Amino acid sequence: KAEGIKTGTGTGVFVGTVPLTTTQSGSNYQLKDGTRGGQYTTNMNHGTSGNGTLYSKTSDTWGNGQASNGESAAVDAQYGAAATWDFYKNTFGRSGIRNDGVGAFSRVHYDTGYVNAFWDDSCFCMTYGDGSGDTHPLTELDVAGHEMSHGVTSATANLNYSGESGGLNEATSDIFGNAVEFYANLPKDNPDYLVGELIDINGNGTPLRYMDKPSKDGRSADSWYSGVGNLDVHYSSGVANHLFYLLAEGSGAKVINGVSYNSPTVNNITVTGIGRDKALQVWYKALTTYMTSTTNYAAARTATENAAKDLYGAGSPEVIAVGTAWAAVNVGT
Ligand code: ASN
Ligand code: ZN
Repeated sequence: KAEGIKTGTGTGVFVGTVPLTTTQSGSNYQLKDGTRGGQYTTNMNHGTSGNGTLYSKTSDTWGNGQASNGESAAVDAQYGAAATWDFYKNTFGRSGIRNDGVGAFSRVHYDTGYVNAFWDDSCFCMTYGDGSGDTHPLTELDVAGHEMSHGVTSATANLNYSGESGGLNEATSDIFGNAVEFYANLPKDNPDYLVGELIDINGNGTPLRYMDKPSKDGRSADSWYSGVGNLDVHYSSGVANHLFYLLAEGSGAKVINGVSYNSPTVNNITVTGIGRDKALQVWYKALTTYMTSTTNYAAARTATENAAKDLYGAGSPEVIAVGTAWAAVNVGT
């Protein structure tokens, strides 16, 4: 039979049962998506070098939802790449991570007991570990979106991965990673402003990060102070994660999709949110038009205000909300 685009079915550890766009090659089906830049997923089989082996077999049904079935994490990864592709395409008109129509590939089962996932520009690929005891793969959708968004940042503002620009780089990945989760809106992965809430990376049911009040993780910054850039980039990101939450949803208590949030502000400033969709457009335009490798928090405020002006007009309620939200995380101009 000729090679062709097919629709298979996968059951991932976190995504549940989903359709997957696959490729038929002879009598085999491959985890390769001919409709989204050729994105595919490979098995590292616990190795740490090379590009792994493309998932390929004679049936087009993948995984069973258990991490012990190695295909399940591959389903999450392949679906995560597809959802991230669709999010960028349908939200911003961006065609792939570099906006060149080329898909990234994903590698699963990297190393043994590896508790991380990462993007690598040099292979233009995503990599996922299986977590502690090889039982909690790092393949949740918001993490997939987070990591691939590092590729988008790298192809655009290219924010240096240290100091305040590093915090902005990390926050950009948390913002868009969670946006992918909202975009997919899967019944088994309730969209929220928490990062990695299903992975149980801490072993006590807590997420990796909280956007409404970043300090809930015990380390992240809720607001700017001189020296915030000395924190690890995954904690200095708190300032911008918090800014984004406030801009989208507003300050104070709120329940979204059954999850309770309570977002504090500096000086008890009241922020009225402009909604997720507009907040995303502001952040994306700022990232792709105004931010550079050395943008710090003060410059990020200017960048997002300029982006909001372009999108909604000078003096618009959206521009005013951007300024108020930054003031609420102690970032002036
Ligand atoms: N998972 C980590 C992250 O994307 C990997 C890293 O340290 N860059 O932030
Ligand atoms: Zn990151």
